[in-house]
Amino acid sequence: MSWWKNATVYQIYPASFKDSNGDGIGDIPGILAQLDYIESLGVDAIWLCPMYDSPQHDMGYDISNYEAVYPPYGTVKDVEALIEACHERGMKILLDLVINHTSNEHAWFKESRSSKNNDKRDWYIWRPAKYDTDGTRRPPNNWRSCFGGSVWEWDEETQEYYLHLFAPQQPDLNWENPATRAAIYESAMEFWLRKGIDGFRVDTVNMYSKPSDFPDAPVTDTSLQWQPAHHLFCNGPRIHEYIREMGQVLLKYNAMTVGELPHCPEVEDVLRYVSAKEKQLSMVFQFEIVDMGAGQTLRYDTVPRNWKLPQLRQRTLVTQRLMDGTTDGWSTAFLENHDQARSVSRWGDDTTPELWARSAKMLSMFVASLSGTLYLYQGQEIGMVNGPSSWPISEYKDVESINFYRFVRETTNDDPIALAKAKVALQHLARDHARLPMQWDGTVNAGFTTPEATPWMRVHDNYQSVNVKRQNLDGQSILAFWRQMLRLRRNYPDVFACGMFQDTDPQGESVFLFEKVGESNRKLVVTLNFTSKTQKVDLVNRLGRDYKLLIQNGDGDSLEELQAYEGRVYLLT
Ligand code: ISL
Ligand code: CA
Repeated sequence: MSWWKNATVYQIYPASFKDSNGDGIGDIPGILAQLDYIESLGVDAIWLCPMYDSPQHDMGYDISNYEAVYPPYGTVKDVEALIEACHERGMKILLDLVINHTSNEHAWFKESRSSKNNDKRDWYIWRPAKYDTDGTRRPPNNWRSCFGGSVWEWDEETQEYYLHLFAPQQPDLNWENPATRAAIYESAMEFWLRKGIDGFRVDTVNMYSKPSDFPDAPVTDTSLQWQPAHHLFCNGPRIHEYIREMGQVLLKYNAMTVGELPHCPEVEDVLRYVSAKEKQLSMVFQFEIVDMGAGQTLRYDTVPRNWKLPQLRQRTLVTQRLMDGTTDGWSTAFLENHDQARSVSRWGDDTTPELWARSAKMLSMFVASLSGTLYLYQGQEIGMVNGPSSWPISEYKDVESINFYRFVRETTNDDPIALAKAKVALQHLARDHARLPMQWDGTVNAGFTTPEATPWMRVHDNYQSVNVKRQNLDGQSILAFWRQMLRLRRNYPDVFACGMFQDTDPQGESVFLFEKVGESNRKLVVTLNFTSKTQKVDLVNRLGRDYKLLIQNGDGDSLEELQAYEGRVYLLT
């Protein structure tokens, strides 16, 4: 069986993990220094967010050179040392593969924009302007960029627009050109595969193929100048041809891939990417769960805790259906990554220390009991929470947050009520929360960097109570709980990573009760109270006689009720 099937992958955000030289920015030597800690969690692999050279308009998702490392993070040699150190420990290492776009400072784009006759003109997506009868210049269509504004940027020099689905500093590569694809495979992929990495997390994997006529998106919101067009640029006409071709390159190295698959809710469509016989991707991240509560058109146009348990059940089922024994696909389980707010602040309760600890452990039982490959994001294992609501808006550094807040200012004329609502939404869902420095100990700057340094993002106010050092000493901590959970996952792969998921009580509004069926009808019964109140359950009938309690986040022993955020995992034989 492939190594990644029963694996847990630990995701690292280089800027915020550990600073080794006191410049306030995390780095590769910092990661190396913490590898023992990472190994001690019981994970099998690490995934490193982009560490490539970049002007950092989108935290390294704007790459100016695939074959170099962003100097504050270190050097190619440092990454080689990290690869070796992971392998010495029997751990695998995945890098982030960002190939929908490059930075506008990449040499390819500099050439491309230099003239209409340049060899690389066609490596990016250039289109002429449209003109109104009065001569007003307009972009080729009305698509809205993922970070706001038009997807088209005007180039004065050559008098054409280029496409950028994300920031203007992230021009989209033209995958229709075979020479571009060959260069991507060589520079972004094989350069690192030859150094021995074990695979890639593939950024925005379903966006490479665009409809060549670039039709306007239907106007869904008349108040918006630019319209959401995901259904047009995701899962485009040639996407599977490209990914299958890319899959051939990966096959040479036996590399695994996890593709990021937003805007693809139908199981049948997901299967086209991950079905084993298609040889496209090993697995994908679906957005069903993490998109919960986000605004439909504008992600941050929403109010906190805008979700209900039946919705979580239903969306969990969608991701677990890939593992129901009828398909040859593989799934993933995750609640956090560098683009998401902290899970305990979203689905748990961070208002009191007791509920915080209990609900973080409950969420650990939830996600670590699901089938597929498990992903754990740095800080999740100690229950890190969203940045405080008392922080000013200036603490938000992410391009998506900044653009959204500016958009609200501009479109409402600084209306204080609209601005207050925007700030509440950002405090609940912004990508920034995942990017706060890792909390290692209770000293100034939380041990992330030296006490004298200024960390690139502000350290959370709660670092003295929430940190690795403190939880390492406490057998009842969230950290200890995660280690126990990952051990169980290793010991019973048939029911945890590979089991068949069954939602046995789909109507439940407060308690999520599901089963996982493994070998010889061995079964897990997972029961989780998602509320801050005591809830009735009927475990007597569910458990029968031969059961064993594998783990719980409290000391309750009633088979008739669960305390606030109480959860238990039983094994039935
Ligand atoms: O469509 C979206 C927003 O409208 C998102 O779901 C988007 O697809 C997703 O956020 C893509 O994320 C990845 O690519 C981005 C980068 O900023 C993120 O950090 C990365 O995870 C651009 O490279
Ligand atoms: Ca540093």
